[in-house]
This record gives sequence, structure tokens and C-alpha cells, in this order.
Amino acid sequence: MPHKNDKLLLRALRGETLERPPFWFMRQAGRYLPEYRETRAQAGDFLDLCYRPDLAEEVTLQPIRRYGMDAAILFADILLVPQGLGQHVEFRAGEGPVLEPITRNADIPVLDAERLHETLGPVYETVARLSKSLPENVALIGFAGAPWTVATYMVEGGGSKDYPTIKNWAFADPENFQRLIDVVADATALYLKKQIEAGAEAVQLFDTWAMALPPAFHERLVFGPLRRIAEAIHADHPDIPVIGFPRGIGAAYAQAARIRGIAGLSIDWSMDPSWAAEHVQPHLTVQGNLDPRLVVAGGEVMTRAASDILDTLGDGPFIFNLGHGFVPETPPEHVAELAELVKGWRRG
Ligand code: 1CP
Repeated sequence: MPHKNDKLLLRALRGETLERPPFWFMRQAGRYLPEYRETRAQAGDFLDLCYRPDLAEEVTLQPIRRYGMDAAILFADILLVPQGLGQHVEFRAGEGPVLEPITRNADIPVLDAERLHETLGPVYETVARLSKSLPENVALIGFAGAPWTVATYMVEGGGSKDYPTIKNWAFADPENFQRLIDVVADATALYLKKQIEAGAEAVQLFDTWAMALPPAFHERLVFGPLRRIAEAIHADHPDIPVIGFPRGIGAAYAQAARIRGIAGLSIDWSMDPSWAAEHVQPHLTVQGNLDPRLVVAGGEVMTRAASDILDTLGDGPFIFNLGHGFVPETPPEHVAELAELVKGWRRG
């Protein structure tokens, strides 16, 4: 019987170069799959889907059944942590997330661990169910949003184009703003530790909006919080790999690669794979980075780009993935072709 630690994803995150890299896809569960849309309709509200362990388990497993990825990512959302901190969050059809915005120092939430775990308890149950129901070779990834990205939603009250309120707060009143980042970081560490205790074997932190910050602020608002969360996790779970995804930071990926305690770095689709092979891969495991729009297009333009990424990064520690999540209009048959291509690739 294969040992739990032999899973390809975990071997890659320990720095091994494999005959073929493990693969999974960001947003591999989601609206491009008809069976997801069916379960989603059954749940009604998007948040109800996140908080129903039986349905969240089902949508996590759906892409694995179809495509046989090497890892499943827990189905949940990054905006559950603000809820666990007591903030009002809802998802409106066609509009995305809407939060009661916090914009003043006096509104910075206080971390109440009991309330956090009570709110997020169903997520831990989803993880526990998955750790029993997943095929034995498939690794289970837990996740959360990184503090900066989660804070953008908490402060702007939803998605934003230019981040006017949070950037002014972060730049004009850095000390108080840091309190908000630290509260979110500490809540996130507690949340991820519970996911690990329930069976998550690796965790990823999504910093989707890291690209909104000038490089001089990366250390304080992106890299520092990532290090703080990784340290808190490793104090209790030293062997659990942490993957960072600071999206859109360009050449600063070379600094991110040197963050202590991070096993993997997910690079977005704007990065040249050969640059990442030179500046990122010597320090840790690279994950990425096919443009999800290439999977919408499919055919040769997709397979050529995927092969180039594999040929360029497959000679070192590597996890094949997208450079951001699948979009809803992705044809499922293009995903099948991509999965077969990765499964059939071998180091040359
Ligand atoms: O109606 C629906 O079905 C909603 C679509 C959807 C899905 C499938 C949302 C709403 N969230 C999710 C699940 C989800 N979100 C997962 C697990 C599924 C998987 O990856 O297979 C994960 C990891 C996330 C993470 C997430 N949520 C991020 C970071 C990653 C990224 O895509 O950049 C962000 C920014 C969110 C916020 C969010 N969730 C949903 C929406 C519409 C938004 C807002 C996005 C925006 O502001 O543009």
C-alpha cells in the first residue's frame, strides 16, 4: 500500500524533481463543470454550498473524478474568514461578494477564536470527510486568502478596480492598518491549523491582489504576513508545506522565493517560465503557470504553451497548474486534453 507521504504533490513540495510533475488547477471545481452548476443550484446560495460539508465535499471531488488530478483543493472561499471575524458577507447573483465595509480603526475586528471556529466548523468537517473519501494518491490542499487580499474585500466592501480606500489607509496610517493585517493573519493561521488537523496535507495562501501594491510595500503587507502565517503553522505542524501565490508581482517573485518557511511559490501567467526556472526554482518548488484563457481557446495554442512550461520547469521541483483560475466559459473537453498531456509528459 502506498505511503501517505509518497503522493506526487507532497514529494514535489519536498523539493524532489519527478519523472512527471504533479498537477492540479486553480478553480478546478466551479462553474465550467455542469455537475458543479447542478450541485450549486441544489445548495441555492453560494455560501450555503461552502457551509454544507456533504455538498462541498461533492464539488471538491467532481474534477478529480473527471480528470484525475494529483491534488484536490478544499471547496470553500477566501471570504469565510471575514465572516469568522464577525463581518457581514453575502454573495449576490451576478454581482459577486458584498461586505459591510470596515474603514475606521475603531472597526478593526478583535480575534475571537471561539467564534471563528464555530463559524468555520463546517469547513473543517468538509476537510475531514475529504481526507476519507479521496483516492489514496490524491493530496488534499487546504487554503485561505492572504491577509492583504482578504483585507481588500473587508475594506472596499467587495471587489474593487483601484483599491482607493484600502490603499489610502495602508499608506496614510500604516500602524493602525498593520493591526488589521495582523488580526487577519492570526485568524488565518488558526483557520489553516484546524484544516490541517482535519486532514489537509498542504496549504495555499491566495494573494490575488498583491499586484495592487508598489514593490516597497511587498515586505510589510505581502511577504511578512505570509511568513507570520507559515511560522504559526510550522510551530504546530512543521512538516506541512505552505504554497504562496502573490499574484502579479513580476520580478519580485525572486524575493518571494527567499521567504523562509515557504515550500512552493505559485507564479501567475504573466511570468516567463525560463525566468522562473532561473530566479525562483533554485530556492523552492515552482507551481504554474498556464494562462487560463489558453484553455478556453484549446487546441494547439494551448498544448504548445503547456508543453513549453513542462519542458522549461519540469527539470526541477515543479507542480503544473494554471497562472490563475479557470473561467466559467472553459470547455470541459479542453481540460481533459490538458490533463492527458500532463499525465503523458516525461522528463527528457
Ligand atoms: O456562483 C458561484 O458558483 C461562485 C463562483 C465561486 C467559486 C467556484 C466563488 C465566488 N468562489 C468559488 C470557490 C473558490 N474560491 C475556491 C475553491 C474552488 C477551487 O479552486 O477549485 C477557491 C480556492 C477560491 C478562492 C478565491 N475566492 C479567491 C482567490 C483565488 C482567485 O481566484 O483569485 C478570490 C479572490 C475569491 C473571492 C471570490 N469568490 C467568488 C467571487 C465571485 C469572488 C470575487 C472575485 C473578484 O473580486 O474578482
